[in-house]
Amino acid sequence: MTNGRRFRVALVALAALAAACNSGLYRGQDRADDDALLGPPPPESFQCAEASQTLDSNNDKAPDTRVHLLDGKVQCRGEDTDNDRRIDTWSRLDEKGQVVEQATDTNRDGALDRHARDTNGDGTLDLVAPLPAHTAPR
Ligand SMILES: [Ca+2]
Ligand SMILES: [Ca+2]
Ligand SMILES: [Ca+2]
Repeated sequence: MTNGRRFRVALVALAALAAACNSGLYRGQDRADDDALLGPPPPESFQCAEASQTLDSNNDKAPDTRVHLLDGKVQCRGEDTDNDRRIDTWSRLDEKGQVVEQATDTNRDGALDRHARDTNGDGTLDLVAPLPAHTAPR
C-alpha cells in the first residue's frame, strides 16, 4: 500500500515537472497578447525597433495591430486589415507619424509581396513595386 502511494506521488511530481518543461518550451505559442496576432514580421529594410506591442484598434477584443516603438513613437505598424488574425500590411512611419513605406501581403499567403514608398514626402505612397520573394519571409 505504502509503495503504491509513493509511486503515485512520484508520478504526480513527474507530471508537474513535464508540464513545467512544456510551458517553458512552448511559451512563445501561448502568449495571448503576442501570438494571437500572426503573420509576417516587418521587412528587415524597415529596421524596426525590437520592442513591439499589440493593440486592438477596433475594440473587438482581438488584437489587430502590432506597433514597434522608437523613443515612444510608433516607428513600424503592422495591421491585420481583413481580420483573419494575421498581419497583412506593414508600414514604416517617420517622426511626424506619416507613413513613408509600406509592405503588403496582397495574396494573403503569409509573405509580403508588394512594396510602396512615398518618394517625395507628400503623404501619398507613389512608388509601388513587387517585393522580391527572397526578401519576404517564406
Ligand atoms: Ca481588433
Ligand atoms: Ca489579415
Ligand atoms: Ca503574399
